Amino acid sequence: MSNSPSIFSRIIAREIPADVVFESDTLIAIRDIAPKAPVHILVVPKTEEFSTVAQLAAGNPGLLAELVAAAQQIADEHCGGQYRLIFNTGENAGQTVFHVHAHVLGGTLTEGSLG
Ligand code: DGP
Repeated sequence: MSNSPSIFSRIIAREIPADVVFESDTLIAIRDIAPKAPVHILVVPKTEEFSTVAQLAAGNPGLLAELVAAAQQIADEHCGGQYRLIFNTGENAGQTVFHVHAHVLGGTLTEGSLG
């Protein structure tokens, strides 16, 4: 884990602007800066102690369940409840931010839209 705050922690602290679509005591959801689908929203735990979904599941399964429920609620509001929920794990899988986050992808998806 890095010692400096992640990009998402800086967004949570309002040091960097973002289009926030949902926020609770434990989670924030923002529109992805480089959308890969008509609806592309990131759901991010406010804690940055977990880098990957497996670490989150092992360390705080209740928070993972909250994240999934928030993703469903966001998808209900933004894309009729139909969506892909993606967690990239590792650089070779395209993970660039090592502060766990889920991608909610919705709208009409095309081949290759996952980037
Ligand atoms: P991943 O590749 O799974 O680590 O996803 C990181 C995502 O975060 C990527 O789709 C781009 C997005 N992202 C990176 N920096 C920013 C930012 O400053 N603002 C927003 N809204 N999204 C960002």
